[in-house]
Amino acid sequence: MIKGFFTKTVSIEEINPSNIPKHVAIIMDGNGRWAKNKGLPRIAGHRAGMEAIKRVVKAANKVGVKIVTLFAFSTENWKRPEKEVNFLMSLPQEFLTKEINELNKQNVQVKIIGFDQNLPEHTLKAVHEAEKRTENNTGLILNFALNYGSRHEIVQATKAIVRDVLAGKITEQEIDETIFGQYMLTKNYPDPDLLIRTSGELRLSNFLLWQMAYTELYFTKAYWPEFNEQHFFEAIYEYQQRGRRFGGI
Ligand code: V07
Repeated sequence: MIKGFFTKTVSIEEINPSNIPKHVAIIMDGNGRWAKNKGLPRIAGHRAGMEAIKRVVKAANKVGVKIVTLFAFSTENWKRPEKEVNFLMSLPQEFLTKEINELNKQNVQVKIIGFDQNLPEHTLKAVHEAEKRTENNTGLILNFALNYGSRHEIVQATKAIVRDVLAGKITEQEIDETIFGQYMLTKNYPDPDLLIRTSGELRLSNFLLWQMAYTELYFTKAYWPEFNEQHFFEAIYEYQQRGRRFGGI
């Protein structure tokens, strides 16, 4: 057992149905490494990563998680080779074409957070269509962070607040954590209760920094394309073993 990493086989019966995290955020790391280990191109890893998303949607529905936010593409990912970036930008369309019927069957609402700038037109079109075609569903919110960076989000919120103060819409005195949160891309969602990061890296990598002030962090060595229902249940079980105090005692 490696310190900091939790290893136990968890069956669904061991999960306490009255303490399910409402919102689970996930950093889907290790697609490239998984592919390399198998002698496959990186893009094969990304494609296999889409299968893991489908497993997580099913597992989240089974235990009653309400929101899953996935870090699909960061504002830093533009530094990757152009060919890989282009491939990643085609994945929303591929996911939509292949999965829309199943998502509707499972009552899943697809949502996007991120910045439209730099995203190709065909990608924007695909994500807006995914949102549109699932907007009448009432079940799990599957929230993709696409061209998302937390510091950029905070700067953007600050600028919008300054504009509203200068326009006389709010006063400086009114600004508090609740108001600030309303200028964030996550204004419609509660903060994540649990963060899962795969592939053994122990960082937040500019993901939901404001929102994760009190989030429980869970790290697994599994590569994202390997991530399955069992891993998801383990993360929830581990979450339930922790005592959350939000700074109190
Ligand atoms: C991406 C597949 C999963 C592994 C991690 C990175 C690669 C699904 C989407 C997606 C996004 C928006 C949407 C529907 C689907 C996606 C990107 C990368 C950029 F409305 N998977 N996936 N987008 N990967």
